[in-house]
Amino acid sequence: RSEPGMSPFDQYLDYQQMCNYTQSLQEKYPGIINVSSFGKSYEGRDLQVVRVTRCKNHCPVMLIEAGTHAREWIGPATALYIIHQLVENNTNNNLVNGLDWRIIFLLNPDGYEYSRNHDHVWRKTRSKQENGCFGVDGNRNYDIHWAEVGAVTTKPCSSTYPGHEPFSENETRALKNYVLGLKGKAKFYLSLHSYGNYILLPWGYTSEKPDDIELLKDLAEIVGDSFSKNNTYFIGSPPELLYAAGGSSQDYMKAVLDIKYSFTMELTKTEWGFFIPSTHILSIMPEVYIAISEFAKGMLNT
Ligand code: ING
Ligand code: ZN
Repeated sequence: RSEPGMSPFDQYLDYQQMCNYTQSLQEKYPGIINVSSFGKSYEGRDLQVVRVTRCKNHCPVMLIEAGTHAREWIGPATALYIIHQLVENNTNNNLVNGLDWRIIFLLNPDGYEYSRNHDHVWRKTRSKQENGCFGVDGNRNYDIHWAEVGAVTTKPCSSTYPGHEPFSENETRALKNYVLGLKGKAKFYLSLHSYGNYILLPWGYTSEKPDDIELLKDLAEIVGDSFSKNNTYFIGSPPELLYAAGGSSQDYMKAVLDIKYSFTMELTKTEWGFFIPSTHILSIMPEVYIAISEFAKGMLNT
């Protein structure tokens, strides 16, 4: 264990503990990891991005985001584990030398804390809306076929409320502005969600395909093959495998911000749903790290 008395991977940390953990890693390995704030949540929490790299110049940016949805706790836990592995695990140095990782381990800290402390099944942000309702679905709030499908603007209490306008939320706006600041360097985006064991491809809003879908699918298949036999991941677009939805981050990153390789992963099989006992976390994350290493190798080789 890196920190006595603090073992981030066999329990679900609160946001402060997560920030303390990334801070402690930065103090231990200042040459490889840098933690910074890229905005504030609705309730005023710092939104953190963790940069991990030993790149000298011009490495592709690997952008990973987790915790858009408050109740999907395994995503932020896994994102922290990826940070831990990249920083502490020396066998995969090429992933850190040749790539510029930016990991937003918890995009919706307000919702996450609300899910921990008040309502476990909470999904959205915590901003005040009409009719005494709270929160917007972060994965319906991007300006890409916004509110056209999979969300309605007339139901602010709905768990998939897309907001009264695109980018109504601090959190999604901050992420967009952060990526704009990367000026075309980002080549890969992965949004971590749960659950169902899916690697989701663009588009989320339509069953039409992007022109370069074969490249994305080939990579997703390599990643899918890296999982063990009893842990099959299903590959396809949201409309093919789940349902269609406009305003998602993966679609916005690809169509508007020009991040070629843009995916969503739904971590873990359906057996536990959103509430995976903390005793299982450690058996889940290593395979996801290997899978993400396969994404990363793909980016190194293109
Ligand atoms: N699933 C995603 C959701 O936002 C998704 C599925 C991803 C739909 C990308 C469209 C685009 O509904 C969960 N579990 O949140
Ligand atoms: Zn989700």
